[in-house]
Amino acid sequence: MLHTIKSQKDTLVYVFDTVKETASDIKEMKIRGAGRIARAGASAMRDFAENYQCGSLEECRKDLDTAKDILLGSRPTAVSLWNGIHACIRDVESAPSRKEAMDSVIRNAGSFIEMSSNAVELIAKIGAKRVREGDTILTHCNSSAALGVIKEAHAQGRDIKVYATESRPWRQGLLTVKELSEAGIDVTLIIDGAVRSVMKKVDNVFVGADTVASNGALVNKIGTSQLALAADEARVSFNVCTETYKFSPMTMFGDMVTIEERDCGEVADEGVLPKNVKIYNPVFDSTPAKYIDTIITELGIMSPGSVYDVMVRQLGEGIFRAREGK
Ligand code: RUB
Repeated sequence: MLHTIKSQKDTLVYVFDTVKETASDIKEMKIRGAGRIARAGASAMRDFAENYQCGSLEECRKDLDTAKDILLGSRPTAVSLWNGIHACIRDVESAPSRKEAMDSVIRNAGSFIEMSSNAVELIAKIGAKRVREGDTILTHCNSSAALGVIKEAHAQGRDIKVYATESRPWRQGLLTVKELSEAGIDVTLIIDGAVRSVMKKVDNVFVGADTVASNGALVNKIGTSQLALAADEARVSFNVCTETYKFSPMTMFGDMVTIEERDCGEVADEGVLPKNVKIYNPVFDSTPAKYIDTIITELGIMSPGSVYDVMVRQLGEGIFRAREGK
């Protein structure tokens, strides 16, 4: 749906509605998962650029900035969204005309979406080599990167079993068990509290990432750190499956990752609890690097200690922009 507004001279048609709809779908978790929200954000920026019909270069830069802020305001934790959107607009500042600015957004968004989808496939191929015949795997929440690894190992003929956590309160584990069972994999749903209890039967943990900090710490769905601690105690390998655009450049310069807190109603319906009971609903947590055995990326398998170097190499001169949070 087009949103039409008047400028000083002409009637200008700005397409903010797609951007707002995408932001709202991300906020309400109709689109969820760090990779998917990044691709949805890039796709909304591309739609915006394709439909932006008039205005000066200066106006177009301002409107792109507004579109960026609307999308980034949807969910705060996954740096994938920030990196995806900044990849789209990185050439806008140097573009000599409105057309070239918008063309660069369209081009960069397309490249980001393609790179992002290819990365998930590469991670699956690389990570599957870490799955042995007869392995029992534990996964948490619903990560396309982690599930890609598990499904690829199965597709390559390895006989595996999977435990998948329910992942309260949104119960993304139900999506996971559906996806794995449809792929023909032997999968068992467990409640989150059963993680330590099943860990003694597990050979390998595979989880996804919303953000990886420069010190190698992982930010992922709440409860991930419990899996890591239980895996450490049981000497089970703990593996993070992540595209490198989930590495956070801002953490190199001291920024902390914002942990999203969501509505209390997601935990208990209104009126169920006594009035004086409070609810705290953080939806991500941080797992220190020391609990992580491998980080499986599209560039290969690395240790948490390599994250900083990879970020420096990938950012190149953009490192100074990252320092300014741009
Ligand atoms: C999803 C979640 C996933 C990561 C990685 O949380 O924590 O593990 O986002 O997913 P939510 P992917 O459901 O709150 O978005 O590998 O698909 O990018």
